[in-house]
Amino acid sequence: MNEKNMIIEKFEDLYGIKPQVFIRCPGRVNLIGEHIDYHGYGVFPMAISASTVILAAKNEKNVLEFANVDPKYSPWKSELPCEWSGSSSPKWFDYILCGWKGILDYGGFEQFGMSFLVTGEIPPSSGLSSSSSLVCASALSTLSLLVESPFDFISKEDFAHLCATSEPLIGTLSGGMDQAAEVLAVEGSALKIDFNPLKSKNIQLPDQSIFVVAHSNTELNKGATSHYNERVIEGRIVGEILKKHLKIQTNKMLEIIENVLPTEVNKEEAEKLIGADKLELCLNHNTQHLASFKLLSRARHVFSEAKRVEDFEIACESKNIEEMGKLMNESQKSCALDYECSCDELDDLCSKYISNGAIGARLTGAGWGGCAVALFSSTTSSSKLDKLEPLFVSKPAGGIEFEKLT
Ligand code: ADP
Ligand code: NG1
Ligand code: MG
Repeated sequence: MNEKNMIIEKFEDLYGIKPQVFIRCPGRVNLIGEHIDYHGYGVFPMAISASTVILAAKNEKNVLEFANVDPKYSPWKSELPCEWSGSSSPKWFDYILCGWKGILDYGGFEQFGMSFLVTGEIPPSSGLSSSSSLVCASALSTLSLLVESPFDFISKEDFAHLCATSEPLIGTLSGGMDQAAEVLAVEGSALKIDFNPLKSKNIQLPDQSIFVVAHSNTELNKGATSHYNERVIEGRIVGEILKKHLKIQTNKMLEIIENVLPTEVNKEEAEKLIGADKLELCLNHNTQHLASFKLLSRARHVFSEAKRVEDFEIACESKNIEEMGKLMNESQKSCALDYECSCDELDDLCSKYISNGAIGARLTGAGWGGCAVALFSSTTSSSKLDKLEPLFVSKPAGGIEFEKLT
């Protein structure tokens, strides 16, 4: 029996009804452009073949019920109406509720009984965006139970945006890279994604390149700690200070910030700089406690990384893999030193790949653990790559897909 039939059988055993839809949503690896999507700067990810699958059906029991093939995620159930409106210490089912609520609110739909069975092969908390994969899969599962043709009802861009604005209900002040990559990807191409408005451009990776993803053997659940949100807040304070310099090009910004931004400020200094009311607005539930903010180094990362994404796109289009690798290495250095979102294990993993022939290597996703992505020349032998024990060699996968089963 193939994998799909096995999970269909599991669904029927569990709920005593037939699943109506089968949804698959990929994860993504970000090649470059880290921690800049939430400031509106372009990023360069690709979807990966590892994915999250949801089987879903309407039920007559008037309940929401979610189960997972992996026993470490306990089943969850709620009578309707379900009053859920977010979570500040997310459990696995909260990511599903983000997608569910996003769709109901968008379409003005009434709640209805639904049964979901989830299975996934994206290593969680590892920077390959298992969280958004689950959110997007849940949103499409809900929508496919409501309308005949989901992507006639809502464009893929609007759907990706809807998922991006729903995931923060679990408490991360995230940007829209992951949902866009996982929804808009086209098999065979990486994506250059721009925001406000959301736009994605399919980009062929040079034939001479191989991208390899490896795990650092550490993890961080971004919704469970304040690491991620702290960086977002520091960036928002920078944004308030820089407002008067708006419309200046990224490379000019790099000069300006050295003159106008303090290295670090305490709470009172931040209040003086941007106003107590603005600071209050910037902070959220898990950043209220912060006593100081690093500004200059965080801004230097954001503006230099935004420039590297532009340069990476040009290098990629001119098939200059040496330049692509150089930019990835600069990105890793900036993430480690200026943004402080790497960790010893990721630094060591990148160094190991570089000393074994990678042209470039960097953390991918939010960091503080999880995965790195390394660029090799296609002349590298597979036995050499195998010795480095990567998780997988990454080929650009397609985006989210659904199939009606009944
Ligand atoms: P990342 O998005 O980098 O993988 P996050 O910390 O943002 O990491 O999200 C990881 C969380 O997403 C997990 O702790 C879990 O709650 C949820 N999750 C991801 N994939 C699954 C899955 N297949 N089944 C259940 N929960 C999942
Ligand atoms: P991961 O590490 O996969 O959860 C997060 C954010 C992205 C982006 C990257 C850093 C979410 C949903 N995803 O990804 O928006 O900011 O970190 O570049 O929070
Ligand atoms: Mg995530």
